[in-house]
Amino acid sequence: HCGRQIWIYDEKVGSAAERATVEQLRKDFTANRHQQRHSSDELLRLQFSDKISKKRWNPPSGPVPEKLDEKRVAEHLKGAISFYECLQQDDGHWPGDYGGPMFLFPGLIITLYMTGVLDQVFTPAHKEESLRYLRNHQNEDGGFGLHIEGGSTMFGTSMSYVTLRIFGVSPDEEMMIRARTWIHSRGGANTVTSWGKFWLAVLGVFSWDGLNPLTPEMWLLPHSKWTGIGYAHPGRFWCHCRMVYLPMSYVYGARASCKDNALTRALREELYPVPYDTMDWNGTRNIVAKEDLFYPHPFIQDVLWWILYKAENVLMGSWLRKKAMEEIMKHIHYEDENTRYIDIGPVNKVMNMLCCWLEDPNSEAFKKHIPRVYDYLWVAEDGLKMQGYNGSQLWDTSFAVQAIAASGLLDVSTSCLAKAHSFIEASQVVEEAQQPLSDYYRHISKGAWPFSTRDHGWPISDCSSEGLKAALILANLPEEKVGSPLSDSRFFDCVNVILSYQNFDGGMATYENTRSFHCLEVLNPSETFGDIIVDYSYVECTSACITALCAFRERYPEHRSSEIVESLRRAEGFIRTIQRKDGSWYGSWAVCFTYACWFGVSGLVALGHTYQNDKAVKQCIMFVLDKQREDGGWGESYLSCEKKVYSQLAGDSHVVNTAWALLTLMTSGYHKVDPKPLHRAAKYLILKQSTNGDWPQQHISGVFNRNCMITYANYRNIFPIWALGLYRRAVLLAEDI
Ligand code: LAN
Repeated sequence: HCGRQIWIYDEKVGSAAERATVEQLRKDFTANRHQQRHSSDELLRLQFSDKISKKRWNPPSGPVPEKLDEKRVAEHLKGAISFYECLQQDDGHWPGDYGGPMFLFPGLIITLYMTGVLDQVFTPAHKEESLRYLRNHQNEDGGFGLHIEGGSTMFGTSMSYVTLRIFGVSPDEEMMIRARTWIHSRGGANTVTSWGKFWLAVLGVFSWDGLNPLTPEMWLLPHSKWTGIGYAHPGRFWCHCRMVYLPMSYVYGARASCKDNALTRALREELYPVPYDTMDWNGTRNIVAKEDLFYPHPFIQDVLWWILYKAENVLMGSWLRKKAMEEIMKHIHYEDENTRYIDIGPVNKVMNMLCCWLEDPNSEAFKKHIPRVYDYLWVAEDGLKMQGYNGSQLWDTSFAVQAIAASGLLDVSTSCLAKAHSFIEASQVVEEAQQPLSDYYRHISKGAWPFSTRDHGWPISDCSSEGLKAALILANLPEEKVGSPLSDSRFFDCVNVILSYQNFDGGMATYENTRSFHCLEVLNPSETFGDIIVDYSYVECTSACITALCAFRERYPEHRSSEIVESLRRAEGFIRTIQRKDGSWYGSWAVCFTYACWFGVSGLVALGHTYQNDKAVKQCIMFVLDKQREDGGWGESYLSCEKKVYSQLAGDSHVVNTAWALLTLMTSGYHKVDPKPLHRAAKYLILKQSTNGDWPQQHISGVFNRNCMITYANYRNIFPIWALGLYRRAVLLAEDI
């Protein structure tokens, strides 16, 4: 269970003073919740307060000088690194809040409620913290967003509303009246997006006839490319999309709903403006509140869903349906077993659990799902939330190693890099998933690194690359300090995986290759998310693979060298073709242009291009420089992701964006041309540092599917350390980096 993160409630732990601190943190969050909508992971920090106070760092006295010198920066870095080291777990990883989305928790609660295990899985303490979370994240207008920083949506609001009701909150409470008013003034919960309709139908407060069909028979389509239709087989979808629609279509095929009871009857009245029995279900299929509509249906979907809707009359109860349902269950069990019941993500986790229960409420499979629910829960001062994954362990640890190593201040930390090293070793995926992989549409995994833990085990292109880079850096450091390097074969296996990720366009996608065409996006039925049907090549993934291959080649110049040269050439081509006219790159997995520019530039620089000798790099640097703000920092709003236009944050700059921008400038060599913007940025980071060495948690940094934001709690430590570390060496000490 290396890297496993779970919160256990133990009323005996902690002194009275610590309890009082916890209560104060909670109060402060609640009092301030409409201004700072993001929690700061202070409860985690509190767990390490002994270590932190022992290390007690004395920030350099006096104001930050106009001209920073190397010593001063080193002092701040020492504070930052020794603080961050305190947060490391004994197994070597850095834990952290990976919440943000608001639509995940309700699915879990509906599933636990329906399967009758809510009281078994959730102690009263869990419930109390869940309620705290929901209350804290209600918006001022009474609704709830898709994620903690977003404006209210019907999806967020109706899902949170039913969750609160399952927890026993009375419909007459003020917060519920406000939420209901929000829902009713937008036409009622029947205008929720398709995934919301699905969960309401599961709860038994929405008719299955009000959903566009989730035809299970799609799993029986021919898969072969030669059939043409094979390109639309779910086996070619992006794994997250495939893995969510898999159990969804099972539940749909089974028309499984909670038994009628007092709560469901009450909800049927509370959620809709018209009496439940008079609802025009067929008419609700394509109605979506405007607040939710990120990706409206093209007309072709209306036609397709209409045909399949009619086909349900024939398919329901047919032999074909039975076959399809069996096929689906086979894939569900495979996924459960190969991820040790964690599953690829939070959505299919709970749906698979529900399917196992539907198949057999007393099954081993269902029982095995239960302990793994805790892997997804996180507690912070804003309450208990469901995370977007079972954590970001490997990802954060690989970045942390690169950041700390970049500072060159290896004597500040003691055993930290050695511990991180053993975590990285322990999390590499050393075995393939169960064979035959192709029957389950799985890519190879042996040698890859996952995003979270080995138990989870799904391979990812850029996680493999960041893991590899971290492992290579550690292999080049003194063994007595960081432990012994991974064996050659471990490195070779990883390179094998990275090379296998290259797509026909030269780029790399996330978990698998691009298996079908972008035009399939017309079938995206989610309404809330963009670009989910196929796994596309991304600048982040591609650049991470480039830099990893380049780092690998330095240590092993002979190994598959011609293949690597060819792969790098094609990957470079891809990065160049997707650069935007204004010189920037659009980021798909964090906010946003500042993030992607760092990747774009790093990829090109690894291949020998610089600010001085390459037009594309120069153009990107001009773009980045143009966005620097008065205070010396950069601050990008999550609206950049949604609108695909650079959007400035209101108020202060953001330390994470500032660090990315600073890294981009230094990587390109711009500091040799004009270091002034870098001095200002470094000063901003230093001014923002807290007196204990930490940095404040500002706006949310991560994103997926264009529209949903996700927290990366470790970024506020990792990236300022990395940026200041390189700044000290490259700019102040003029070292070659
Ligand atoms: C993640 C988290 C990690 C992330 C990076 C490695 C950072 C990225 O470079 C590639 C994509 C990846 C692996 C990624 C993809 C989408 C995920 C899995 C997530 C953002 C975490 C949660 C999200 C998942 C789709 C959430 C569930 C929601 C659905 C719409 C199914």
